[in-house]
Amino acid sequence: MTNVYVGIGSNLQQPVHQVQQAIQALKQLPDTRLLTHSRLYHSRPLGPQDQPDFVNAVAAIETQLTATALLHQLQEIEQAQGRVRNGRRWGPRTLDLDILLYGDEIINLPQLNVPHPGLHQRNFVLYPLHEIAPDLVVPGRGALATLLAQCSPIGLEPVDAA
Ligand code: ROI
Repeated sequence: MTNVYVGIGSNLQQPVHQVQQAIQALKQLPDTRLLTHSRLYHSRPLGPQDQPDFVNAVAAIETQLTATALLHQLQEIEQAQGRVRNGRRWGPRTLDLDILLYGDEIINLPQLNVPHPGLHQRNFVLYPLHEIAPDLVVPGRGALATLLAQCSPIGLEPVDAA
């Protein structure tokens, strides 16, 4: 069994619903258990600004799947929720599921890099991750709490903030 953190993002087709549906889909994965998930956050887009705000969250799962088998399962969830690859780099998307951390492994394959290359500087990953795993150490990057302290929360708001 390996503990894995999955980043979830959407900025099209009712993003809150997309993220909630993705969390439900993670519960259905073979040989996998959903442990917990963060709150949902609205976040300003990283990349081109002429696209809607994102909704982001992070889920913790425990799985017997290999990293590549899990990647394929996540891609199937993306497809099932109508993801269309529109070709635009850093453009809008219906659903994005990223393997952020796979145990304490460092994985560099053509189709998969873990820890996720942007993880250590993206507030929409670090804050929800810290919410569910405050003591985490990111392989090759150090303590999550230290990364968080160096990352501005500007543009990030919990979905239900009054
Ligand atoms: N920006 C935010 N705020 N959240 C994301 O999940 C996200 N995902 C992306 C790009 C387009 C880089 N920007 C993002 O893939």
